[in-house]
Amino acid sequence: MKWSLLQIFGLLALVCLAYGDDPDVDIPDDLNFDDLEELEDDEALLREVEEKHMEVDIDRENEIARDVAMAFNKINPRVEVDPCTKVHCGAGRVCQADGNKASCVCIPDCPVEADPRRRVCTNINETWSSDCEVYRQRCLCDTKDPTCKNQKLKHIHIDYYGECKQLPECTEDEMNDFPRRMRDWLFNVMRDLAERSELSDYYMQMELEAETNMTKRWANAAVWKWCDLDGNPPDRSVSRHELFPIRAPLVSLEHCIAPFLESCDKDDNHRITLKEWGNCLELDEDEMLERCDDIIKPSTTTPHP
Ligand SMILES: *[C@@H]1O[C@H](CO)[C@@H](O)[C@H](O)[C@H]1NC(C)=O
Ligand SMILES: *[C@@H]1O[C@H](CO)[C@@H](O)[C@H](O)[C@H]1NC(C)=O
Ligand SMILES: [Ca+2]
Ligand SMILES: [Ca+2]
Repeated sequence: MKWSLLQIFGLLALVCLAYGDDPDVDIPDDLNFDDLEELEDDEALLREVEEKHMEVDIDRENEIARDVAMAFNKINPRVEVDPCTKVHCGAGRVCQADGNKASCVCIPDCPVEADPRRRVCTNINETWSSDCEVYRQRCLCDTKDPTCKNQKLKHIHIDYYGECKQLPECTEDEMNDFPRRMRDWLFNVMRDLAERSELSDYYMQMELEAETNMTKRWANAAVWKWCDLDGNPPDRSVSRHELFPIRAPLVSLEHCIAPFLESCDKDDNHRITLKEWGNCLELDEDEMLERCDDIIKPSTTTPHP
C-alpha cells in the first residue's frame, strides 16, 4: 500500500513536472503510462515523498522507544512518556498531549503551498491549495469549530490531484482500449517495484512468475494490485475509499481511469471483488486466484453488508 502510493506520487511528480508549468496545457489523449518513468526527476517533490516515508519510520522508532520506556516505567514510574507516540490521528488531525492524556485535534496550520502542483480538486469541483487544507477544513467543520467556513464542508473530500478542470470525455474507443493499457501499466508498476526490491518476498515470487510465464503476466500483476488496494480493511473487497490511491493521482492525467473504475463495479454495490476486477481487466477468471500476502485473522475482520 505504502509503496504503491510512493509509486503513484512518483509518477504524479514526474508528470506534473512535464505539464505543471502551464495549467492550461492539454494532456495528450494517448498518454502512455510507460513513458512516464522516462521523464526527468523533480527533486523537491521526490524529497517530500521520501520525507513522508521517513516519518513512518520515525513513528515506528517512537513506538519502539515508547515500549522500552513503558517497560522501564514499571520499574521506575517517574519516567515521563509522551502519550501521543502511539496515537494515530486521522487525516487533518494531529495528536495533542495534555499531561498523560492524548487527544486528536485539527491541524492548527497547514504549510503554505505556493506550488500549483500541490493543488487538489474537491468533490464539489473547487480547487484548494493542498490536501492538508481540505482535511483540515473538514476536521474544523466536523468538530463544530467556529472557524469552519461552511457546515457542508464536513463532507468535503479530494476528488483528484491537480486543479479542477473540464475533464475530457473518455470516448468509446479509448474505453475499449483501456483495460489493455491498464494491465500493461499494472505489470510495469509491479516490475518496477520488484527491480527496486520494494515488494515483499511473496509478491517478488509472483512477479518472477509473471516474468517467466506469459499466461500469468497480467493476472499476477492484477491480483497483486487488487490485494494491495484492499488494505483498509483487508476484507477481500476493494471499496471506493480504497481506490483512492489509484484514482485520485491519475484522474487529471488519464481521463478514462474514473469511468473505467466505475465500470469494474458491475453490480454497483460500491465494492470491487477480485472477480469483478479480473472481468473489467479482461483477464481469464481461472487465473485470478486470491493470493494476497497478508495475515488476516478471520476473527478480527469485519464483513461488510
Ligand atoms: C469544474 O471547474 C472547472 C474549472 O472551474 C470547469 O472548467 C469545469 O467545467 C467544472 N466541472 C464541472 C463538472 O462542473
Ligand atoms: C504457466 O501458467 C499456466 C497457468 O497457470 C500453467 O498452466 C503452466 O503450467 C505455467 N507454465 C509454466 C512453464 O510454468
Ligand atoms: Ca477492503
Ligand atoms: Ca461490486
